Amino acid sequence: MARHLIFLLGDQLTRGLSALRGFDPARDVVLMAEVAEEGTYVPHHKQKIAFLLSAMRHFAAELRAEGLTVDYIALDDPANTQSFDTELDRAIARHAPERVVMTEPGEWRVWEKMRLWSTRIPLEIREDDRFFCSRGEFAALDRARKASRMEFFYREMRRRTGILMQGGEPVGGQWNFDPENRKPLPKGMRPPKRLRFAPDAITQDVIRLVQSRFSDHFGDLEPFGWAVTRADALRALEHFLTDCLPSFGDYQDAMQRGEDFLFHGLISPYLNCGLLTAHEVCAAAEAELHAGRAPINAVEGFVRQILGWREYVRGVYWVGMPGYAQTNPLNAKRPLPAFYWTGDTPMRCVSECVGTTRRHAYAHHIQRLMVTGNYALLAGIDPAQVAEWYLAVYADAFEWVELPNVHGMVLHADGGRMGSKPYAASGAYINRMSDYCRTCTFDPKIKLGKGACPFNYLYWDFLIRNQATLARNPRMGMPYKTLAAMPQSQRDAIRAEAAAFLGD
Ligand code: FAD
Ligand code: DLZ
Ligand code: SF4
Repeated sequence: MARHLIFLLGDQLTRGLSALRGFDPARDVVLMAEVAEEGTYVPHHKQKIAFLLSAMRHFAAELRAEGLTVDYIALDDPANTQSFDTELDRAIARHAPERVVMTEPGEWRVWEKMRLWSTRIPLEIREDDRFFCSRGEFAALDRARKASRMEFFYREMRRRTGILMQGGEPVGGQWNFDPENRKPLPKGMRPPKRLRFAPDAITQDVIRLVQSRFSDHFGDLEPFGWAVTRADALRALEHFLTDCLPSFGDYQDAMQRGEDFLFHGLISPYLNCGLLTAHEVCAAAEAELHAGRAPINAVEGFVRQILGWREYVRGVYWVGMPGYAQTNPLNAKRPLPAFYWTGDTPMRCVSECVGTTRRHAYAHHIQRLMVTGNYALLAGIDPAQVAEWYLAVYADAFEWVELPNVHGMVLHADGGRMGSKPYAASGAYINRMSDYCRTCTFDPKIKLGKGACPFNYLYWDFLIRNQATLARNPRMGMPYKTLAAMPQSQRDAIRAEAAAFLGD
């Protein structure tokens, strides 16, 4: 008979996790379960499943090496019932614990399961204090209207944590260095070769397992180069800090064919499954600034993503769920095009971003936002289908972080909670920030007719279609002024060309 059964989920691979505190090796047992249900509730990218299962196995091995008892259920264990509900039941029958201890989960879906479990077993749910801002603190800030916009929230977090602060003022004299962070990659500049990790025997086993069980899922399984242990994730962080952080700010928004990673961190899968913590990553970046090894625009830009955006989207998710996922004010209902899975489209930018996603279960922020996201917004694709795609295809995707980015930031389907205006853009933006257009069959400078970039007429079609909702938005004044000056014949031509392209 055990005292505590500590049920650890696949995104809770942190030694300091609240559920592991006070662990008594003589009386407590850790439960970890690989279950098909978690791999298939959306069809996750094969590399994402392999990454998580391998990281779980390595974490379990480290706990055991420390002397903790870990009851680990492998996916191919013949007795595995393949769901959290039934695996927890079986483990309770094996260990007869006085209570089950867990850290709050990342996703509403699992939170609902846990609330059900707590009606039939003694279940202690501890706060997930790997975040700077707890769910309760965010809700309080929201009530006090200090979280209505990310920028207010971020400044409040800087003040509360003292990160990048000096004498109550922001280091460098500004809160935000964004205007310096919008450079395309200069011709001939080669980003550093990225540190990837060769699969060890455990990862190779998992790769074989994923190949046999999830072969119909999207994405390349190999080459597999993600870190699956904390030690390697720390190496990946160190490599980013030394080789990439100094240029991170300048080229944060750039996109380049053949350069899948540029100067980005490649750390979101590690942060989100717990191999790295947000606190240590922000502290390490700040130390680079103080040591004079990275400039303020890079360090502030990077810290804002984690202390600002990452914390903000989590807060928005938990304050808004479950209703947050249901809204659709722009009435978008087109099905997700097949090319999101195949990359088979003459739009070079889209095929490049889907290709990166297929190869690595990764694409950087601007690819997700301004290419695949922008297309989904302009074409009016059903928000639920878009959200499911993003949740499936990225190794870092868990609903708490994916949904506000997709439903809110990209699709404006939350009515403006995440962003005061939609990030709609024509081909000119993609052309400025990337080299994709150079090898595209379309021309970003042609607005309509033969060779016109679809993003150009889809952009205006989007504004015309949603005029009743968006024209009221003061931040949309400029484009709607331009639209008002457009002859009706041009509007009609835009609508007709968009309809023909979208197959209406
Ligand atoms: P870097 O560019 O190096 O940034 C550093 C870190 O900042 C990231 O690791 C991440 O932890 C954090 N970060 C940056 N932007 C955001 C953001 N908008 N929201 C939350 N954290 C952020 N990020 C996820 O972790 N999971 C997702 O499922 C996810 N889905 C997204 C969907 C869309 C449509 C968009 C536009 C963005 C999404 N993001 C998501 C945010 C961002 O694209 C990724 O965090 C980033 O690309 C991860 O790569 P990186 O580690 O190289 O990031
Ligand atoms: C994403 C994922 C996958 C693919 N598989 C598992 C698994 O087999 N076992 C597990 O504990 N967790 C897995 N996860 C992560 C969970 O989906 C995640 O922990 C919950 O959704 C809570 O955020
Ligand atoms: Fe994309 Fe248009 Fe440029 Fe082609 S021309 S790559 S479709 S933005």
